[in-house]
Amino acid sequence: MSYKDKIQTLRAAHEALLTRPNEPMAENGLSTFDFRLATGIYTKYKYPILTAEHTPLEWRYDFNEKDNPYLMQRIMMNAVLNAGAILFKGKYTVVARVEGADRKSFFAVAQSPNGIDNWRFWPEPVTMSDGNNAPATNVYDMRLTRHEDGWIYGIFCVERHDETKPFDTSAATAAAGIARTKDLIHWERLDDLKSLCQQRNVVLHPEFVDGQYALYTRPQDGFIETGKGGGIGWTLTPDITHAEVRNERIIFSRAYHTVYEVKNGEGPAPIKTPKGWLHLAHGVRATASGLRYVLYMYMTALDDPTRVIARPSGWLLVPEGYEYIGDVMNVAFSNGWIVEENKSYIVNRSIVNDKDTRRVFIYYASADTRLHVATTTVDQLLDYCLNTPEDGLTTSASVEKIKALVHKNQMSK
Ligand code: M1P
Repeated sequence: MSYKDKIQTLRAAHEALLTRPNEPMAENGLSTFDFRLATGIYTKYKYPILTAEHTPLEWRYDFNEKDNPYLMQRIMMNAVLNAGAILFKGKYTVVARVEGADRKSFFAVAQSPNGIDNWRFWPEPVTMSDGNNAPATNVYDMRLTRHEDGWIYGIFCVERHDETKPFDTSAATAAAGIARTKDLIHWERLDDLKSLCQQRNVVLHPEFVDGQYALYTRPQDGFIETGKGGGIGWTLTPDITHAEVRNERIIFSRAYHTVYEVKNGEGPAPIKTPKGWLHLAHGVRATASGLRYVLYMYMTALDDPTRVIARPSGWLLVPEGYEYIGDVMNVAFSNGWIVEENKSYIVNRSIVNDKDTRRVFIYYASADTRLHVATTTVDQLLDYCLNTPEDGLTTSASVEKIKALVHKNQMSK
């Protein structure tokens, strides 16, 4: 096969992958082999939406025959995972974490016409300057917030070597990097969030609260362990260009024998609904085979995003089937979701209908390896949050909940 033909074959295979239609798992009844019965809460899809294989060929191959006679990959990609998400100029858009074979993560924009398939990366990865901050070794997990101040903000984890431990090549620190943009191409890097402890999973609330920028935080004692950091925190800061954690307080605590016993962290920025703010988060527990990361939800009051009003028990979404397997086993993680606009539904920023049928696209990664979508509606998520019983924190409380449901079903026969 000639060099030209080899390139053509490669391009055709890549194009076939990018344009492959995605298929919903059965909504009622059995899903694809090895997946659970449908939950009724959301629909998962057969194929991941973005993988290392989806990255542009130009990022990986030198197409000059003289310089690359074997048509080898010169720069290999390892994974596409944890993505911030936003509806941008009518297109479903993610700012994904792409990880190269060299373990460095970077951000890259990809778009789809329908949020489910035909995802395509923009030609070049995002250039993220360090601004006035110390140079970062690694950046990842951007949360996107379209703020009412008119900017799109990206808050992400900035990892640096811990210089207090010069001989420990694994010692790292985590801080929250902040950047803003209008076009997802040019990013203005602001000062990192000033905090007395390390921070990861920091998210900007989309509205001002008491005239200030509001941040969900996740204080942690070390790079991995949250230690005394009790869960998802909250802080207000007057100036986002020099953001600082002051009077941080925990709004969603970790708790013994829950799915968020070891750690938790806010996912994407919350969705506003007439009944309150919908929050998606991840919870971590320890098992004999390592940490297990699952997604869970909670709701806070419309007039006070820090007051928890619904706390459905357990997980919403877990890795299933092949989703378990990858670089970091048993991980489901999300930092992006998109809620469709429904113009008839929201008039002058107030809600006019009873049912919120806006579709929600949950972008989640499995095993720190690939990115997926699950679709649902705001109404379904509200129903889930408001009607799933809370965790009673003991076996007997769980049994009583099941018995109450059994009796209810017997009564309605
Ligand atoms: O490996 C699982 C996840 O671990 C971290 O999340 P957390 O800070 O809650 O432990 C992050 O590094 C995340 O990127 C990763 O998916």
